[in-house]
Amino acid sequence: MPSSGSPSRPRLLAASAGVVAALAFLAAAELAALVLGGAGSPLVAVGSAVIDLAPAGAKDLMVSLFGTGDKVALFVLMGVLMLAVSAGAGILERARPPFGALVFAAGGALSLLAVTTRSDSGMLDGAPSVVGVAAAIIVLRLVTARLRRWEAVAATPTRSEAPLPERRAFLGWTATAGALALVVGTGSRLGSAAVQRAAAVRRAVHLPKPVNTPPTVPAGASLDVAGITPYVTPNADFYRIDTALRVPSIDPADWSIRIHGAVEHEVTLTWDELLALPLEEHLATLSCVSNEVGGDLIGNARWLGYPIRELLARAVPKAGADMVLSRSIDGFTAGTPLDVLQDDGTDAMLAVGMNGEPLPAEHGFPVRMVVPGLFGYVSATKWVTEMEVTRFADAQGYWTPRGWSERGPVKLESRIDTPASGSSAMVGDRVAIAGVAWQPHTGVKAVQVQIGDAAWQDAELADSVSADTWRQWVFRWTATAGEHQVRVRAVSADGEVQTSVERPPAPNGATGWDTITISVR
Ligand SMILES: Nc1nc2c(c(=O)[nH]1)N[C@H]1C(S)=C(S)[C@@H](COP(=O)(O)O)O[C@H]1N2
Ligand SMILES: [Mo]
Repeated sequence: MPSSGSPSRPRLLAASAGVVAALAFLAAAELAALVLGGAGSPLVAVGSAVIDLAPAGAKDLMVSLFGTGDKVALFVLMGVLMLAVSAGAGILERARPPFGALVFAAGGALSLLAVTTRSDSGMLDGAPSVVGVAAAIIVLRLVTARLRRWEAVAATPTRSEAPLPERRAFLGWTATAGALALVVGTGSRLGSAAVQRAAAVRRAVHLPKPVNTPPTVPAGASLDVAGITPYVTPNADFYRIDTALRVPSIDPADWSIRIHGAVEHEVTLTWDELLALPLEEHLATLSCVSNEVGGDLIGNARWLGYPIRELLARAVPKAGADMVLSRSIDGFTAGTPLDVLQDDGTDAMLAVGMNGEPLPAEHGFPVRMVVPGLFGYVSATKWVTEMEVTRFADAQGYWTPRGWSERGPVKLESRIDTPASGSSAMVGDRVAIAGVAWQPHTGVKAVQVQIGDAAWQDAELADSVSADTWRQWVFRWTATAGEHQVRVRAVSADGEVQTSVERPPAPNGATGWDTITISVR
């Protein structure tokens, strides 16, 4: 006979442990799906699989029973089924561990199958199912273990009459896990649904053609060297730097930009108004102030957009203004010199397109700024919704009070892409030492390479496409015996030679020569 204070309905409690584990599965999976940009939600995939697999008769029945609510009904049905199975798994886990956990593993395998066999599934789509099963099994085992401990202690004859701490432990764990799963799961589901809707909106965007002759990239801009950075960076490979924990998702229909502050006329522009303007396409290399010497926080793209100088001309900045504080929907700000944005010779743009596509969400969809010659942190505001004309004396961009310079012109730099540092070669090998060099808006006129202590030698340069973009270079070297240090430096179109002085990225950009070692035997 169980003594008083023992769980009166242990099977019901075990069942609730199973249900809480199922909630943990859904919550963890949805959170993982959200982190992965909305990919691989088991809820969506399993639901879709059921729809695809259901016989026509069942579908007709659902539609005739529930009409346009058929999908909601399907989810409710799936929920009830899942509730029953997970309750059963909880009971099984109490009686015959680890068979309850195995039921969850089997459910996870089904979910994995549903997710990865969808036609649009990608590499990481299986991850939410795996994460979900792991969370479910951990919760199931933790909670069931506490239930068993409670039962064991309650069964000992010597215990006192006071409420059992084991009872509190079980109920506490169950309630906490359940509540946490509900909150995390609901939040994540709402979030990933929003992400997916935003992706669909982006796919539906049709960008106009540029009114200028779009830049063509001549064959001579790209050297035939294995391992060299391509002249144009594909969107998927473009570095991403921002403070956004979650990529803002903006429906262009709701987007507008306001140019205000020290202006004669406040200007507001909607998405449709922006797209109706004569847009231009320009190539520009964008880089991050945090880029180390030899680092890869830099990319080059074709940007489609509208010149910011035209918008400022409409707004008419007042005398004394010298800065434009652009603001993102997420609160990030950048302070850009007004004269740079007004300059006829600088293609500062309110960009909507990147390499022939709408901006990817993580690169600022629907609209961002791009200003050739300035580091991103003072110019390249993504998800931009506001431009305030002001003064450096009155306002600061996001990074300035955090120890970065108020102004951020890009520095003259060069990088060795190939060979990798520490690689080896045989005496007499022809080694292509190659990479890219840049000083956007100024341009690069020479690149030089130094092997060990030998004299600097000119590298071969790819054709220059524009001063706003980087330039490939190669030095074809016949390897000589020894352990060699190889350095590169660039010479700007202005005749400046890249400095050897080594500086860290803070406060306004790293300097120094990229150096590798090659051992030749
Ligand atoms: N909204 C927003 N825009 C931003 C940032 C940010 O944190 N938030 N970071 C800036 C920085 S520091 C850089 S280097 C560039 C990077 O742009 P990318 O991610 O498209 O390469 O975006 C700029 N624009
Ligand atoms: Mo940056």
